[in-house]
Amino acid sequence: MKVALIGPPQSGKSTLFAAVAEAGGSHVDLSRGDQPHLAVVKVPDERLVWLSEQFKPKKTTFAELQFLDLPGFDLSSEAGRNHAKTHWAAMRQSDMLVFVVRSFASDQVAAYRDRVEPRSDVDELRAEMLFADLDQVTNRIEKLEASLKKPAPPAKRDESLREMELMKRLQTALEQEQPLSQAVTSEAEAKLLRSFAFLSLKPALVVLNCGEEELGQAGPDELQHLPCIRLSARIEEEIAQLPPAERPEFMADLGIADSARDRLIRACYEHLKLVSFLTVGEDECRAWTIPAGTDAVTAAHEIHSDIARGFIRAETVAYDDYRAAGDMKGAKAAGKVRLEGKTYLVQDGDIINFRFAI
Ligand SMILES: Nc1nc2c(ncn2[C@@H]2O[C@H](COP(=O)(O)OP(=O)(O)O)[C@@H](O)[C@H]2O)c(=O)[nH]1
Ligand SMILES: [Mg+2]
Repeated sequence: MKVALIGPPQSGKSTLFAAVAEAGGSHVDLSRGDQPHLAVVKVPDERLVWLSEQFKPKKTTFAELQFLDLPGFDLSSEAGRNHAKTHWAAMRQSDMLVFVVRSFASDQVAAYRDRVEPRSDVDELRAEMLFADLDQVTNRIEKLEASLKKPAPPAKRDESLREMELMKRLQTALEQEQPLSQAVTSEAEAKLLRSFAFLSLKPALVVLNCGEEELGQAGPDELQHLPCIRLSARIEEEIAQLPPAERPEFMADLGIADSARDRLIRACYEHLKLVSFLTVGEDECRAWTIPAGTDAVTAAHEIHSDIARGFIRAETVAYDDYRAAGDMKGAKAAGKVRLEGKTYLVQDGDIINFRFAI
């Protein structure tokens, strides 16, 4: 799963990207500011940390997300617009978009369009995305119209007519400046539209890159109907560069309760509708990523196809119950360990031991 950081030039995308990537131990080279950068990031998970302390396994494996840092989009000129478009394929191939917009004041950093207006920055980018989607929808409608004029088997014709109806509805929504995420209502429709990779259909959130002095103040949880996280990219980057042991003191000095980096990664994970189930043991403690609503046998397949094929039962305990009981023995004694079948819908934080035979 890939998350793209997008926004106007100089909004703090690369600074945030470095903070997100470096805290996990990756080294990032940002020397080519006009190039996209990609990093694999561990999804912070306190449950896995605690379980690892109990089991002391040889290996602890966190869930992962990919982050993509794209060059800034300067939409104020024709040349800038055209340049931005060269990066749109990368956006389409991403699963989620994070709008990074500037809210910090600085004499040193030139402000995009000579203004610090995060709301307008989000609006401008959003409008451009709606345009791109509208283009695609209009093209598709023209193609469908052409194909409907030709003879075709009735089933094929019905399918085209249904798609036409849907595309017309999307067209109306986009013309009214409504993102497709609001216009597409069912999972079936979303599936049908997947191959178009519409930009305004992707999960999105806003990062408001604040000045240090703003951090203590209350801010909006939403910006232009998108969930909003406030942070200072620069401070997150400073935190990331410290050895982990020194981070809490530095953060306490600044009055920051938790790392915004962790909050951001977890928020992305949640907006992608991903959940983790956990496996434990002396060899490895691990968080496995599955889409919310995955059944037990599909989750088993995530580990190994043999486990899915020979599935007998999923021995399952919720993390909170396990933690309250202290260990597996305690959890069993408290009646918290369940034997679930293939169709059980795995919950976030389930600790699972799959029983299987092949
Ligand atoms: N004062 C301040 N400057 C920042 C902050 N975040 C980024 N900058 C500066 O803004 C400039 C552009 O940042 P960069 O991350 O390269 O922006 P990008 O173009 O969006 O990738 C750099 O000089 C950063 O040091 C911040 O939170 N506060
Ligand atoms: Mg950059």
